Amino acid sequence: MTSQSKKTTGRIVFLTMCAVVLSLGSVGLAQEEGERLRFFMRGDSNVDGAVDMTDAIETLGALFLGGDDLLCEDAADTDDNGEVDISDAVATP
Ligand SMILES: [Ca+2]
Ligand SMILES: [Ca+2]
Repeated sequence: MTSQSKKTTGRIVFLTMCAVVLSLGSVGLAQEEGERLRFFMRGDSNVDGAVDMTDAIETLGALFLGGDDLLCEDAADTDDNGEVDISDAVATP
């Protein structure tokens, strides 16, 4: 396989992954400055791979109890409005 065909295959794989991610709706891509692009699950504020009550508790703790900083603010932004607030904890399924 030539390097050009490897690049083309890589682009096709990347675009396919993006299409899958966008079609799922609750999964996104995040990138902090100087970081590699990574996947996150919306609502999974404690980044354990599942969305449950502990994520709401994690978000509330970070907001009101001076808990640890959120590992991924995009994941904690459950309603995807660009801000992390109490409504995200309430919206966590
Ligand atoms: Ca979680
Ligand atoms: Ca929000």
